[in-house]
Amino acid sequence: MSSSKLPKNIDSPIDNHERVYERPADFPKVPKAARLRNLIRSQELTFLMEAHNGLSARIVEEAGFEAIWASGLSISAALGVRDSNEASWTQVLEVLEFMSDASSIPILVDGDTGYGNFNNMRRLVRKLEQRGIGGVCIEDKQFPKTNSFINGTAQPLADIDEFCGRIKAGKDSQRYDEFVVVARVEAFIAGWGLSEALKRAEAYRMAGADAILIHSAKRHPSEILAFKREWGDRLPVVIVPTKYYTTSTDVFREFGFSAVIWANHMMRSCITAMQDTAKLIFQEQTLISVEDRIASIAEVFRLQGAEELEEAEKRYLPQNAKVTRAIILGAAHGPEMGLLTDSRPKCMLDVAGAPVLAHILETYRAASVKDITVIRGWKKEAIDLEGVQYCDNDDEREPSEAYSLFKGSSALEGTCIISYGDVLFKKYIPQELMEVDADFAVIVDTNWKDSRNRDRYAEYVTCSKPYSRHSNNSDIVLMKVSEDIPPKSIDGEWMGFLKTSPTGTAFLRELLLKLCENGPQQTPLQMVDVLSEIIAAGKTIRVVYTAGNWLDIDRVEDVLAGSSFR
Ligand code: SPV
Ligand code: MG
Repeated sequence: MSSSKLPKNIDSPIDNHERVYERPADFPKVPKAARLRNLIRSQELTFLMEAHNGLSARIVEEAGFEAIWASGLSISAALGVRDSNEASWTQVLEVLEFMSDASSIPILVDGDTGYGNFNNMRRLVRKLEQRGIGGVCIEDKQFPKTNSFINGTAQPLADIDEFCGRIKAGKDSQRYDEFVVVARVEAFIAGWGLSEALKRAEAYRMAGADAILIHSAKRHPSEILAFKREWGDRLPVVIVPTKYYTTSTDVFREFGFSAVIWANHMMRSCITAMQDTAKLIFQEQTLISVEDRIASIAEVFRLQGAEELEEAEKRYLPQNAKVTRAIILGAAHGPEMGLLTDSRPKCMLDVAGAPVLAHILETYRAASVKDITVIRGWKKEAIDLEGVQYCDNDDEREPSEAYSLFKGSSALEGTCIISYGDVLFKKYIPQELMEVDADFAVIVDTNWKDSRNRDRYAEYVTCSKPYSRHSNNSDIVLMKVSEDIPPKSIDGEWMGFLKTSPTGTAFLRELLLKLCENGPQQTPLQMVDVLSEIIAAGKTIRVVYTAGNWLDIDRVEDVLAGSSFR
């Protein structure tokens, strides 16, 4: 061991990412390099499967392989370039980082020639260790290399001493003992014989290599078997049977090889699959034939670990941002609108070219409230907007708001904002409500005198304190809500929004059950009655004061006013 290496008790950066990312409880604790070393040294034949990006690395692991071959040929092919060092080594390093993050089994990197001389090799080894790579294999050729199966005999081999320098430099610069350096002998590829191969392997062993990769481009395994017979067990021997693939794996076992690399089969299978798919879609100009032959989108999400992210969101995202759902009371007929609401509910009245409800949905969505339930009643079939859930109050009498909400109890879960289907508003209103940390909260308009001047129906409130420009108004609670409050006691107008926390929502569900389980009542219960019941039950309803910026569509003039409101 070189003195430049750190003592063992210092945390290895080899598995840096294993600490950075959330890992399953059964994630192996042994560093990847140590596992690779053990696999290569073990008496059992090990199989390394090629991968060329994060996705293929994950698939290789899921198939059951214990180690990955990060193939230079496959990575360059996937990048759309030749296996001739056209991709820079740092570009390859980027790919390796994704592969390492996406898998928990060790990776042996095809380091080509080490990307230069001994000095490049030193830096390569350090960078690989930092990315949690288990080991590197370098071949005794010169930079830039050419793939061994392209005119191999024309390829010059590296000078033995110079290549030994690369091995030594790599071994000396690794910070941890476990990192594996495999020396790849290309003598057979270059047309040299067994003695040259043995001479080189021995020199590389002496230089500190942990294993020898003996490569051959023959269709039969004669070269590698002859090598192994002579070499014995001086160091573990790794093979790549791409060309002599018909040889039984038992032969490799019998000869005592350490590891077999299936070097490019993930990349080649992708090519076939992609060619077929592209051809079919091009010819048929439809996806119909292809859909059932390819991985589902759900499978893509599974491989990406989407589920883990959902779990993490539950742990790390603020509650409010997680699931605020809106429940919109859209059952009202609105007979005061005359003919306009004969065949549709009030919430479907057209304002500026779209139904009131469409504007409301857009505003909620702009405030990131995406889970929306609309409670329908009058002419429910006229409500046909997409992307929302519907609950129905089928009671034929002019519906009670409380009863409508009761019919939407299935949507009363978690954090909710309940509001009316005939109130236009700006997105800051739900946004402000979402920020309030209280079981119940309402928005109150301090411009209440405007509505009195206009002589329209309004639900007034008395609060624990009037709005004050000089305080932050953060501790104000609702005392009373009614249309009959003497002007001197009015602090504002309730805008029809009630926000409930998960606890508040659960309470509200129970309350509605109590109030409505016997069906609609003689005197229909409205939302103001629900608020009064919450107060009567001793619960606190927080008040958020605002001024204007909403429109209650109560009269025909309001429909016109709605156009300018937007
Ligand atoms: C690779 O997979 O890139 C290899 C093996 O180096 S071979 O293509 O056979 O040279
Ligand atoms: Mg290669």
